[in-house]
Amino acid sequence: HGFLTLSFYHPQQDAEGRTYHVATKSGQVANRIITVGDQVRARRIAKSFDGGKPIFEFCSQRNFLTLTGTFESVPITIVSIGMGFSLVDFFVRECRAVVEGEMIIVRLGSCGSLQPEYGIGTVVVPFSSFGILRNYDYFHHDTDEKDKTSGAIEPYIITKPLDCDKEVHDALLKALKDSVPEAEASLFGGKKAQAAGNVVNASADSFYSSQGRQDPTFVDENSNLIETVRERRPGTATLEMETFLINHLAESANAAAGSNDGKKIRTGAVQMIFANRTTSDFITPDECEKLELWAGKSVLQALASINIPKEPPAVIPFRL
Ligand code: R1P
Ligand code: URA
Repeated sequence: HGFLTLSFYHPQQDAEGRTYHVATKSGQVANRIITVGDQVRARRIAKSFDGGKPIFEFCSQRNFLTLTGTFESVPITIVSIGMGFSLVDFFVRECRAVVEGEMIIVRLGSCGSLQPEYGIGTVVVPFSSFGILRNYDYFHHDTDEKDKTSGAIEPYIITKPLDCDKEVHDALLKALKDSVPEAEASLFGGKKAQAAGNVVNASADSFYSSQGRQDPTFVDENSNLIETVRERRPGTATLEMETFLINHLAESANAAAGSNDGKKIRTGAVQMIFANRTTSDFITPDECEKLELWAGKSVLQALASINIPKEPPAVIPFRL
């Protein structure tokens, strides 16, 4: 691909400035970004762009889909990245490398709910997120059984929480509450959808083991995990797989930026409940579409309402 090999201090970029995996370059990605897990959701949200479609789109060989358009004339990019921490790392670092000025990144994802009052049909806005990470050494064949039984080593690491940006949180919650869809007999048991804010989220590094799902095919030592999470982080409402790492990388970028606001990243998240972990209910395809269209447009609305101080002029039209 003709990639430069000497940029050891910066994500790999080709001679034209395209990053190695997301494969976008300066002028193609806006300062305000919505990141989602799948391409169907990305395209649904893009229907709410001005003109009903993106101005720029590109799907990389690694399946990162970038759609850039405007909402109420404000440039916004939607990036579908897939799932999990490692894809978040590629996405945040490579987008940061091609955007000038402060960035706002909002994750719009699905999640499981640990709180009976948040069932399918609820969309939550977390204010903080912590990580639940599988502790590989605990499972290593050399690890002493005594250390396991004494608790000296634990099967899962529960990190400290990291907050989202308050202004972003509040704008997301307001936009959702202002546009709750009407109840329909065929959706959510005939009940109206609802939005809730100030929620605590946990991002796990597996959909399975570190979200407490039981699977006898593997030794996961997770039968008490949800109970432990509830004890150590009371009020935890949702489980998904990316928000914590986005907050962590934002904190890390902001620490590196020091007083240079143009390198800062602010974060937010909107999480649609697809799995009710109390009742084992799961969302239907029609319910999913309803939530994605509502939540997607609300995130666009919220992002367009937030001012970015000293925002560089938009590079429009976005072109390859
Ligand atoms: C797992 O099914 C995936 O769904 C959630 C989790 O965070 C994980 O990525 O988010 P998305 O629906 O955005 O992918
Ligand atoms: N996404 C997750 O990560 N977990 C769930 O239970 C549902 C969606």
